[in-house]
Amino acid sequence: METYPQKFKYTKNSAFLTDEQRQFYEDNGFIVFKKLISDEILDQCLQRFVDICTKKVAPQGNTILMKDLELAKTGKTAEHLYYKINDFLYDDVFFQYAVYKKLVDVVSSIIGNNITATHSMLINKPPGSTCDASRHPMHQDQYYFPFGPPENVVAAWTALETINEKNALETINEKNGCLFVLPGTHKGKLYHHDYPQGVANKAFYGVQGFDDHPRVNLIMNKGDTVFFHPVILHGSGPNTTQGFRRAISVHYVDTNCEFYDFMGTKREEIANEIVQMFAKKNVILPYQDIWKYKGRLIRGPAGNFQKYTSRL
Ligand SMILES: O=C(O)CCC(=O)C(=O)O
Repeated sequence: METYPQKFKYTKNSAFLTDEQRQFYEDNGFIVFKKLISDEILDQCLQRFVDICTKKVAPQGNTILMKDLELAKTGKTAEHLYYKINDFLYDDVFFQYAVYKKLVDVVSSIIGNNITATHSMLINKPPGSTCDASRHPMHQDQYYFPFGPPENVVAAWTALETINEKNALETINEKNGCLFVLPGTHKGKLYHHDYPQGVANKAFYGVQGFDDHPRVNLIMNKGDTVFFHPVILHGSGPNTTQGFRRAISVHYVDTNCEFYDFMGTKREEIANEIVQMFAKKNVILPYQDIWKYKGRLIRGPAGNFQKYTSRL
C-alpha cells in the first residue's frame, strides 16, 4: 500500500479552511477571521455580562465572576469590578456564541467533528486598573489543560464592542490591551509558568523571556475572531485608555481526548489552585473532572465527557 507524506499536522480537514488558511495555521499557530460573528449575538452577550455584573440577572449554571482585587478597593461601578466571567457554557445567552455555526465550522476543520467546549470566558478590561491587573501575562493555555493532545484543542477568541473615551467605536489595539501571539511557538514545548510580579489576579501564571522572538499584536474589530493553538505563547497588555476592552472566548477539544494527571508534576500547583477555587463553589471534584464538568457537548457523540454532559 502506498503511503503519502502527512502534509498537515495541526489541522484536520479542508471543509472550512482553504489550503492556504490551513498552511497559515500550521506555520503560525493562529488564524484570524474578520467579522465572523454577528453583532446581534455579540450585543446579547455584552448585555448579559452587564446584567450579571449589575445583578439584574443571576449567573446561570457554573458561571464564576472574577473580581479585580485592586479595583474592588476603589468603589467603582460593577462593570469595572469584574475582569472575567468564567464558565458560561450553561448560560443560554452566552451559549449562542459557543455554538455559532460559522465558528464551530472552523473549529471542526482544526480539531475534527467531535467537539466539546470546555473552557469559556468573557474578559473585561475596564479603564483605570491600577495594579496592571488588566494585563494577561504571556502564557500557554495547554499548561492549564489536563487533556490533549494539543493538536486536538483550539481556542476561539472574538473581539466585543470597544468604546473609547470619546464614546466612539474603537478597535481592540495596543493601547487598550489587545491579544499578542508569538507565531510558531505552538511547535515548541510547554515552558515553566509562574506568578509574574505585579499580577494580583488568581491563576494568571506567566512565562518569562522570549524578548527577541517576533510578536504579533492582533488589532481586531468587533466580531473578528482569532483561532489559536493551545501551546502558542500569547498574552495581552494592560488597558491604558479610558474605554472598556472586552472579548469573549471558548476553548474546544476533541470529545475523545486523553486526560492527563498533574499530580506529582510541575503543574500540580495550578491544578490544586483551581480545585480549591471550585471547592469554594461547592464543586468538589478531581482536576480532570472539573474540566469535564465545565464542558458542554457541541457536535458529535458525548464520548469522554459523557458523565457530566449527560446531566443536561
Ligand atoms: O483576552 C485576554 O486579554 C487574554 C486572553 C487569553 O490569554 C486567553 O484566552 O488565553
